[in-house]
Amino acid sequence: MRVLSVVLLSVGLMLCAAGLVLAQDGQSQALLGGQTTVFNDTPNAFGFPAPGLSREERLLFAVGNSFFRLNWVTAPASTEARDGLGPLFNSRSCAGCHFKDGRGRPPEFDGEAPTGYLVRLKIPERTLSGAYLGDPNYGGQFQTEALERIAAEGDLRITYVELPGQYADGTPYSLRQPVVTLENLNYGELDPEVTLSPRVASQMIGLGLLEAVPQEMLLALADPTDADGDGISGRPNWVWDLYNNRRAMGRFGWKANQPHLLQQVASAFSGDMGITTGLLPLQNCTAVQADCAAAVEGGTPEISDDDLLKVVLYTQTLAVPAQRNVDDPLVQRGRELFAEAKCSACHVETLATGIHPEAPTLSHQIIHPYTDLLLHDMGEGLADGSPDFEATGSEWRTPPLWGIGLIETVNGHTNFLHDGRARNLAEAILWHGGEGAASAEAFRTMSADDRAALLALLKSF
Ligand code: HEC
Ligand code: HEC
Ligand SMILES: [Ca+2]
Ligand SMILES: [Ca+2]
Ligand SMILES: [Ca+2]
Repeated sequence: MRVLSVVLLSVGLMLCAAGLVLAQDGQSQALLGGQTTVFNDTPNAFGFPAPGLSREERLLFAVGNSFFRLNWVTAPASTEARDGLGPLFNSRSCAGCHFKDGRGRPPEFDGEAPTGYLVRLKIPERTLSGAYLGDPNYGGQFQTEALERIAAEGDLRITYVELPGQYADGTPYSLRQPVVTLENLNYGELDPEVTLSPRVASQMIGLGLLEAVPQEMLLALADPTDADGDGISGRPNWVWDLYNNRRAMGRFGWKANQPHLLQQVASAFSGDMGITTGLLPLQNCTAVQADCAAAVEGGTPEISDDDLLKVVLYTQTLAVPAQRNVDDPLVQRGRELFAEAKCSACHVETLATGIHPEAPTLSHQIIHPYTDLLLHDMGEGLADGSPDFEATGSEWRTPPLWGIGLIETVNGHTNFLHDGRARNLAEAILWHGGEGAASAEAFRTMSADDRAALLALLKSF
């Protein structure tokens, strides 16, 4: 077996590109992150560095980790490396939303402060780079927190409409459709054409591996005109790469609107915490937010390039935990159903990484992320009506399923999908519409035993 996996590693790239993934035994399948997989299923499962990092990289990882976890403070402060919070922000730290490097969820009751949940704002007007403009008064993101003596943008309110349904065997279920409104607006009216895109914070594992999958391998999975007639298309999002100043394929975020982790992390510092970076040097204030613009800054930029890169390395190298219960017959039956119900058409089991220049240990790995990183039209039910570069209001990036079975252990909830509306994995599947409708219907019409098997597979990821 060892010899086979060596062969697989060396020719894996070619095999995967040709779609000829060899049947592997359970052990190598369980290595969701290839040789960089960790074996841990505790509440800390998402917090480990990828095995194989050099001593120096582990040190950078540790510093990146502390910047990710610690609260930023108002400028000026004696803790100069961590001042410059806000003036407008959603959270004081990355970990405030990505708690234990995991998943956020929507507020559960009126007045609960959001943790790992935010709303993006767009108006139907584009810049030359293809980005949609944010609201003229509130910008591209709605910040519900602010420094003392500065008004936050307002409050979020979420209510739900229950949509009852039934499995083919008569078992009832109910899906909750969120209705999001922005209230107590402190900076005037919202643009009449503004669209809201609520999103939860995703788990942080395996992101460097996804960054290192060669673009050609992903483009080979796209079928924009559904030439093969299976009802599933899939296309890349083309976004603007601010660092290299060019169009690039998007990979990160629920609509694949960020091309690489450097830009994703810099955008998080800017939009989520009000921290400027070399890449995004302006404070996140709109023209009507004079107090915001006048506030004391925490340096230019507020996080140095050096420290920013440590946080980027941290997000690149958080390891993927191994799959569990691979040999359980229920899980094995679930795997057959995952293929039969065409889940695997979008949640692609096997990809391979090319070279990752910043974290070489991530290079040349056979990985099982269960994503194609492409956009799919998921129908009206999931649509937010808010376009993002090439993504329409009903298109979403296939999210990776690795780690999905550990979110309950790590984060203490089972909220799934882009806005956390699904209260468990079954609801997440039942919401699939558009290109995913046939899969949802296959699940709805399964026997109770088969549904349990498919869910057991998901819980093993
Ligand atoms: C206010 C909550 C919040 C804070 C604070 C926050 N994030 Fe996020 N994060 C999110 C949300 C929501 C998404 C999904 C974004 C999207 O789809 O546009 C996300 C996505 C990401 C992703 C991409 C994950 C993927 O699978 O594509 C990375 C990487 C990330 N955040 C890193 C960070 C870092 C680093 C920080 C601190 C500098 C941070 N985040 C702070 C909410 C937050
Ligand atoms: C047409 C492509 C497609 C097919 C087919 C598909 N999915 Fe998905 N899946 C997606 C997309 C896109 C999302 C994200 C939708 C959203 O958040 O609004 C998603 C979300 C999910 C989620 C929630 C993930 C998370 O991180 O919250 C689960 C679980 C899931 N799918 C399982 C399945 C299963 C099981 C099947 C087969 C029965 C399936 N999917 C078929 C594209 C697909
Ligand atoms: Ca600031
Ligand atoms: Ca704003
Ligand atoms: Ca197709």
